[in-house]
Amino acid sequence: MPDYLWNKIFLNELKQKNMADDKKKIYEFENQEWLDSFEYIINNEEESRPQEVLKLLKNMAFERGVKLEPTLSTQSINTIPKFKEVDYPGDRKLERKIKSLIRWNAMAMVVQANKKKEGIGGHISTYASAATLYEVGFNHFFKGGDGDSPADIIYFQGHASPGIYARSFLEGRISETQLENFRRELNPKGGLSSYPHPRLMKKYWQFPTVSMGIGPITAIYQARFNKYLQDNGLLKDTNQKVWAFLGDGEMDEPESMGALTLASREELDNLIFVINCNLQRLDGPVRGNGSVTQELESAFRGAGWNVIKVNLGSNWDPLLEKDKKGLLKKRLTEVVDGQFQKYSIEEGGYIRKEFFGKYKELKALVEDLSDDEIAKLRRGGHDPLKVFNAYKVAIENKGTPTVILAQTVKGYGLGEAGEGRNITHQQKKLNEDELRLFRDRFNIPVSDEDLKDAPFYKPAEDSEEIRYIKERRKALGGYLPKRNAKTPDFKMPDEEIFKEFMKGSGERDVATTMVAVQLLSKLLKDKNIGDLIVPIVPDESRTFGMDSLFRQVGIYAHKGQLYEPVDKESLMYYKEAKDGAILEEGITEAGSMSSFIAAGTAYSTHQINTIPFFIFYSMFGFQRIGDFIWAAADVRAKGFMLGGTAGRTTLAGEGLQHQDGHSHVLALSVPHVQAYDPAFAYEVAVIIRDGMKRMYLDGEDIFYYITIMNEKYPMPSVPSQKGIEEGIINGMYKYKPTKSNKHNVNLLGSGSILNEALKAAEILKNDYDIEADVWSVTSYKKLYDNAIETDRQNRLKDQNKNNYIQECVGSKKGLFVAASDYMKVLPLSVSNWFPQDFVALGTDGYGLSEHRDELREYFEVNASYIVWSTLNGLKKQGKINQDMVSKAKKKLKIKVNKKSPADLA
Ligand SMILES: Cc1ncc(C[n+]2csc(CCOP(=O)(O)OP(=O)(O)O)c2C)c(N)n1
Ligand SMILES: [Mg+2]
Repeated sequence: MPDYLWNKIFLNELKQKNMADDKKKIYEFENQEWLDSFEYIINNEEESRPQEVLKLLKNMAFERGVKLEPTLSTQSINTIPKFKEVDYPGDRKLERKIKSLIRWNAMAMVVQANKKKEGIGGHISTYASAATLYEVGFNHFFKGGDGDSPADIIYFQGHASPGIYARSFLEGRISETQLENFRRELNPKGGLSSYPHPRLMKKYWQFPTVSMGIGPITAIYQARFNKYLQDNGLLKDTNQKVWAFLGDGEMDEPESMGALTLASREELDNLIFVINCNLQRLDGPVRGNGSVTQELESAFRGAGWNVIKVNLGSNWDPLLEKDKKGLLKKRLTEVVDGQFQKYSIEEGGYIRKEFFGKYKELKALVEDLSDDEIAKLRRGGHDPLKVFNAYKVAIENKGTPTVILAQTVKGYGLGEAGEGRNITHQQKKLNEDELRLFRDRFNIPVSDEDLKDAPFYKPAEDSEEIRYIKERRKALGGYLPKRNAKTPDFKMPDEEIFKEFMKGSGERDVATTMVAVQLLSKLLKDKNIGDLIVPIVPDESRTFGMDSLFRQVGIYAHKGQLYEPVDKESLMYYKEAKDGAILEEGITEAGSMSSFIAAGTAYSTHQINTIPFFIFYSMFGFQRIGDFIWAAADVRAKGFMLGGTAGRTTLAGEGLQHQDGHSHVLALSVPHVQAYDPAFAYEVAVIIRDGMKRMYLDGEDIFYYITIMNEKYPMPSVPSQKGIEEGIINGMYKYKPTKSNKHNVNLLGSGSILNEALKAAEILKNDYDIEADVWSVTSYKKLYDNAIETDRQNRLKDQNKNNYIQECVGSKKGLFVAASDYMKVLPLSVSNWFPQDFVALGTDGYGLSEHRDELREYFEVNASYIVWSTLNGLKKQGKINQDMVSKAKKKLKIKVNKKSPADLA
């Protein structure tokens, strides 16, 4: 009979003997009895049994109304117990030597850079704390992609870049000159960018990470997109992992934690977060009065992740083993991070007194340890064995994503210069004494004389260190980071698809949103590219009339459809499918944009030309997720962003929050965005066809922003004049020329406001006998980009070439009245290049809830105001008389004392 059964009998005896008043004793006995019986199960029964029993108890407690403490966090010790660890497979001594050299060179890069140029910046302490986390990965886990299996996808923590460069230096991929020119990218001999920027180092960095929060969420969606590709038969399942190295402070960003449940819901076991919990951010502790690892453990576990805490290094193991009463675990769990940080800078005596001294028996536990040994009790993230075991469990885990919470010390190894100090994040300079300490601590072979220059050190090519590095990387499939900058082959879609839109819609009223969705639907059926199109939408499919695509291509769901949808009988039912094409992301523009980035970079990451079409309310694009769009440009994403129901007066009724009159202004700020505001179906078709050609056939790393509207009107066929398509692409073309434009009057319209310009031209002709050419301006950004570059060339080369605007309108003076559904600054951004006079009409101010006609009157962008502005302009030029203007004012009902729409005070 097992002991615990004997105990049970004994316990009953105790109770029977009426010793109930000796409660403490009985409870102690009872507790032990429960523990013993549970231990018996753990030791003697199947692996699933302990879980089963706990579940039974939990259910019983729940049913009987017993209050349970939330149990999402465990004690502050390592998740993987010592007895479950495997041995370290590498050469620990050699790996430490290599790691030390990388630490040194990473530090030296920053120190040298700041010596040469005061204030050039850089970070030493982030990598100093993360070196082991990276080195264990580089030596044993990160797949390099040469050979059969693809490279792992790795998001390097931005501020750790010096360490990543320093490793590449030892690998022979980065020269000493480049290291010398860290943060000096314009140096003719070559330099290195501060952080991971594929836009700046396109063969090296894959993912931009330094805007905190972008790395974690884009990594999640990247892992999900990999599954999407697999489920859609576009990618083989090769056990390729997505690793994201993140800061504990970085987890404060809402984007960092905002998509955690998506990762577990989608069972992303290809995803591993490694959070470097050095307990500090920029100003000081991340959670001085709490515990960041405990907090993150609860949050991640609550979100369904596999959580592995790596708090303690191996030299804690004997203490934990001796800790029969659990006092050490208790103490480790109760100490707050601010205090832990203090231990990282204090001597052993202080830790003995303050940490272990809290409980008498705990103090006794370290009696045999010297103060020095106590000070050297390591954090788990600095122990290769612990880190190796965590990574091993992570890559073998099935069904859930994994997060590794590794405790480290910020600025590890910097000593007084910044180890664990609050100033450490900003530390960029080390004096000679500090360099000496660093050198001695890590045994760097740099002489005393050279020390002050913080020289780089690289062992000879045939040294055991370099040979080891190379051998390990070779075994794992080559060097990282590495970005594949090649353009995969591409076949354009059937030309007939676009031709159809050139014909116009006849009498039928159509909105450009409908056009875009129709075009998308046809492209999805195309034999060349249909499988590559990825429609992405944040819960707005019905708004944009995309529900017709549900049935056609299905909504992607890894689990298929486990239920009978309520609308199964209808033609456009909500069809979820494992091989569905649509990414219906729910209400998350940040998540959708992350999917856009994953799909838009698959040409590089997987050599698959997926073409994302991300459709969203235009207000929630550049305004809400501007930094993601910036990241998309940095990462060289391709694809189409469609800003739906755009325009401050075109989107009726929706009011201040939805009516977008500035996304095109914001788009001006992102160099690689091709922003268009088309009015007609054929314009949309021409732009999208050209986009496919430029991005996927010609291999340009750009992406498109096209606003589409929900105002319906008959779509004309493409005009017969020559050069219309080039005009659309270049930003403007004469849509309606006149025979005799006596005063050289030109009306410029964009998007659905082009119709107002056309109406205005009619009124001018019929009521005032004034002819006006009407231009469709499809892209002010294109005009602006072209004009500033032409000016620049003219200035530099002392020449006088015309820009595209000048080619279109010549130099003849006249009148140009430009109206759009966006702020006046948009046309004004190019007004300089038009022969004067130039008048801009636009929608400055907030939107408000009204219908189109009233909104256009309110913002002064309707036909009446275009006519009025034209007459007013011509009068100023002396071309028409006051009488005509006065009559017009009455007829057009111009309110002279109208309040400015930009002023709602
Ligand atoms: C969105 C954003 N806000 C602010 C910063 C400035 N910043 C750079 S590093 C840093 C602290 C980072 O702390 P943590 O994430 O803990 O990284 P550690 O260096 O400690 O590993 C801050 C605030 C940034 N890069 N991105
Ligand atoms: Mg930190």
